[in-house]
Amino acid sequence: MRKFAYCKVVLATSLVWVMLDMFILLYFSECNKCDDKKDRGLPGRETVVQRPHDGPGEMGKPVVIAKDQQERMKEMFKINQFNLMASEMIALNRSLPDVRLEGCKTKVYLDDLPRTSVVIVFHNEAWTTLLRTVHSVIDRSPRHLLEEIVLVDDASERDFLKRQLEQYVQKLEVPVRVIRMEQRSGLIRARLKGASISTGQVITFLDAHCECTTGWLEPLLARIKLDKKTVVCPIIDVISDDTFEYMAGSDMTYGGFNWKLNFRWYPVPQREMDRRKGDRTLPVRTPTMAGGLFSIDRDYFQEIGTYDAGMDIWGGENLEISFRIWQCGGTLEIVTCSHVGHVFRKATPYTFPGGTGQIINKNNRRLAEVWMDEFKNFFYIISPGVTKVDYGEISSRTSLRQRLQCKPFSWYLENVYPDSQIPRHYYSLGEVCISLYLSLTHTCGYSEAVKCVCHGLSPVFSYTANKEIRTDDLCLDVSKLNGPVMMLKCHHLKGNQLWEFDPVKLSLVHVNSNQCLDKASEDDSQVPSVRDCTGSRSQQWLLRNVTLP
Ligand code: UD2
Ligand code: MN
Repeated sequence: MRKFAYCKVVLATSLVWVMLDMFILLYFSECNKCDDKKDRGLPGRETVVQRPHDGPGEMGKPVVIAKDQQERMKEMFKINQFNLMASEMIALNRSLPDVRLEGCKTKVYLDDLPRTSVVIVFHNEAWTTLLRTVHSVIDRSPRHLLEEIVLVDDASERDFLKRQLEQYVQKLEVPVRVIRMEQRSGLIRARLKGASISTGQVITFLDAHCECTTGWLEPLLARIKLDKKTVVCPIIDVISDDTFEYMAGSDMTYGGFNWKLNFRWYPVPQREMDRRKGDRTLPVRTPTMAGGLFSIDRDYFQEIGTYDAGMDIWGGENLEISFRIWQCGGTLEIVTCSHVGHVFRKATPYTFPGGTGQIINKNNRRLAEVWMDEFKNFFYIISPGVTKVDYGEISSRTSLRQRLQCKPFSWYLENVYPDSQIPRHYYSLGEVCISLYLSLTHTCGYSEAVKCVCHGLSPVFSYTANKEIRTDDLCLDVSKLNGPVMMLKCHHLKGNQLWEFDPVKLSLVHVNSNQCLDKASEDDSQVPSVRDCTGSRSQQWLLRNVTLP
């Protein structure tokens, strides 16, 4: 009898639980559809409870939007320049695949790694992407390694990022602090503020639309424990801005930059594979970082001069800290066992007070003036007008460079980034590097000549010590006898991109074919080609500022 009563209680309790579960499920799936009552980007759920295993976006799968929702989806896309509707359908604690190399999954790390504060700056971020970043940090970091999360609001104008955010994060099991910039300051000064109030021995910066995966933190902290002058980045996986699909990033690319000082991914060169004896689970030494996701020892961050607080809003700070780390005695790595996803966008969603170009040029000029020595000319020559931009006072940064006795940029190119798009050694860099040698009888006017030679591409070339004729990451290339010249990705293998300049004959000999660069082409198009060398006027070239050894 007693036993029977007991059973009834158990039965009733489980029934209540099942009903509660069903209610939660129903409530939330309902709520995904009824987003009208939400301020855009608002929470779909108050706290994270149950997550259906086959819910939208689980295991990093792409979200499919129903046909009749697509108009609305497009409207919502404009708010953050990513698919906000998809993001709102995905649980704030969605599951992700373990994308690590097999060799990473079995690595064991010390227990007494330094603790980290995670600093996330944001301006008008969507609720779901911001909170998904926070939840992924909490869920996938060993609790004893996570000191706190610091959210720095860079003067957002959205209501839900005010009190509602503060209340939400109070309920989380890790201390999360929200601090506010008094006025729009840009990500650089916002990060400085976040770093200054944080307390962990390590500072980890993340963008506000990231997702950390299993085991992301330990390998980063382990490198810093080994050497506090090592600054580390995870592999940045791609979260699709269209579908929020999670796609593993490659461990075979690393950070570089081009003449315009844009950060770019390039293949990890053979020398770096050799240095690691082919073990892809070992960290890659990278010339630059993308900027948003990295960990650094707090004292070392101070020691090397944090960030250039004279930089505004966005841009330039990633190359600045990269050059500074390397030139001033540190090491910058991509830790291939650590994966963090990031929503890469095609356009920026926010305003740049003063104009996008103006701000980025200013930041880049500060970077070039302080760190790049004479190599800044590659930037200036390819970005006309940039030298007119006012870049403010830089004396505190140049004296920092002196105080730390940082090495010259040529050292960086030689030792850290020999495969750089900026050649360490070059014979010529000119406004118009190859211009036709014009005789009085020549019909082709100066500007016309430039056009014919450059084939509509940038008229700025450098003739490098490797005997490439290049503009940025493109090299003058010919692939067949009498063929036209093309601008192709430089491959550093000489081959069809090897040119010998003869300063007496003024000829440019394409070594592979033993033919000469000729203004004329077979089909009378404006594209120059290679022809048998005749010494004719149409094969005489002038290199600007040429200094041959
Ligand atoms: C990349 C970096 C980014 C930064 C930038 C260059 C990655 C994945 N991202 O661009 O971290 O280094 O290059 O500067 O490497 N934000 C503010 N205030 C502003 C503008 C932006 O707080 O005035 C926040 C923004 O909400 C975001 C972060 O700064 O959390 C980075 O901005 P982004 O996502 O627009 O930059 P992204 O990823 O295009
Ligand atoms: Mn970002």
